[in-house]
Amino acid sequence: STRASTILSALDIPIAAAELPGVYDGQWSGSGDVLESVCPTTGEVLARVRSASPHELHVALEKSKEAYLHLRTIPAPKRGELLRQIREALSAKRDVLGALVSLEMGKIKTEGIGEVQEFVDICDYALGLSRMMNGRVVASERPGHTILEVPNPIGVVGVLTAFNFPVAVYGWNFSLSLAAGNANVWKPSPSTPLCSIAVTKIIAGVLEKNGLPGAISTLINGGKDIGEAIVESRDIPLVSFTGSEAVGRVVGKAVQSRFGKSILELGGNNASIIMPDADLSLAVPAVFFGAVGTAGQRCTSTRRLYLHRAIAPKFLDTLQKLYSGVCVGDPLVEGTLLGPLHTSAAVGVYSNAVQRLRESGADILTGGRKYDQVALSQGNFVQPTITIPKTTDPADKIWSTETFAPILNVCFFDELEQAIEWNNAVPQGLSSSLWTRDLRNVGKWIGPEGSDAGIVNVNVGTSGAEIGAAFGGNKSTGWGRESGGDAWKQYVRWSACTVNFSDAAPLAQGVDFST
Ligand code: UN1
Repeated sequence: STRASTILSALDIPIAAAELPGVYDGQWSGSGDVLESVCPTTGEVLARVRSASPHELHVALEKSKEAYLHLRTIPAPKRGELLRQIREALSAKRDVLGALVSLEMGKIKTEGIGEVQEFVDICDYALGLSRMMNGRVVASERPGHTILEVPNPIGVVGVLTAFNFPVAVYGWNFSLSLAAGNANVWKPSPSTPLCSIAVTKIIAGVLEKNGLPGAISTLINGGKDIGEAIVESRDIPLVSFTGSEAVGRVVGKAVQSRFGKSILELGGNNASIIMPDADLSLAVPAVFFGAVGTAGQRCTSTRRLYLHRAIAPKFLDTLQKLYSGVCVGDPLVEGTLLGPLHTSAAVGVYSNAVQRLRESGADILTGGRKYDQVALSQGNFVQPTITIPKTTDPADKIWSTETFAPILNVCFFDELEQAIEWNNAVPQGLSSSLWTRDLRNVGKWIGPEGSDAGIVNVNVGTSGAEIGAAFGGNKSTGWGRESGGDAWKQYVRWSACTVNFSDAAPLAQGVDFST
């Protein structure tokens, strides 16, 4: 379409080419299997992208290792200067790159742009960090000795990203990792190759301008085999993986079995709890955004809603009004709030989940079907759905599994303790949200008897975290953190260095080994 051509040419992606090279290690290549980028709104094939052949993969990994050897000699604040330039380059293309996210992934424009903004923000953060990645000086028990804790780069970092944040997830990892002095190998989701090419072009432009090896930010498009090769490579000491619990379990074990380190950002099954004293004029729209925003395709999307019985009817009534007025359609059109699911397979997952709910006697308050308007028939559009399942048992599949679609399951409680118990009773532990004005509830919620998720919000929805805080979860969501907080500490190797400045060499603990 002309719209796709306009977006792609503004991002320097050659549209006339029959097949685009999907591998970059300083040079563009790609002679492996073909990946198709399919527009989730229209079903149109946007591009065909060549993934890496086994040889290209090998070469790219070798070049990444070399790039690391060079990068580690560059002082951290100079690496920060690179991040500043990348930030500027991304920011100059922010809106059109955001539009590409909408085109290829399907999220609405403001969210596509917001995702690029997250990359810009984390570049700022990592630029600051490049002058603040401090170690410590520890008091030694021995005279004339001192102990330093020194952060050094770790090597080549593998970043395996998901379709739902096809730009930002790489950003969160790459920027911290680059500040720390590592080369990076990015394997994006096979269904969003264009976003990965556009981002890599922007980064590569900055690296080339600075006379630095492109393999500091290597791109390797590909499928399962490429992912496995990265996960199993002993040349990659740290693997950051975002995706499903099922794949994450395999990735975590494989990396562990070679004693590598991993960051796993897996499933979320996030709940909002609404207390009777909550400000409903804020809580209802927040739940609406959490459950319907991004068509329910954020790891942080709200999937479970626990309503205090006293406000439940009023809450549901207002929420249903928002659902019925939702503007569905082309994500690039101003005013659209609900775009398509990313793939037609996801529509099947949605339909099966609704079917299961129906069969189990759930009350479907709204939604539950594909949209049947002609205008939407080419895309993966499904109705956002609110249900009241018959069972409140958190062990039941309805409550315990993450369905990556806009389905919100609701149940009612009388005591906060009950809601917290349900909140914590699922395998996942990414995000959670409590709505109340009562300080006592807040204290309980954020304390030892409170939410066991990695993100524990108060009067803020489950999704839409800022980059300043550490992002990640507990339990089957995986381990490790991205973005802010202490996340950078995972991208370095820590050395404890005991230095003796004295003329004697005493042993610790007073051990006497004299002859
Ligand atoms: C994800 O869905 O993988 O907090 C990440 C949020 C976003 C990140 C979501 N900043 O919703």
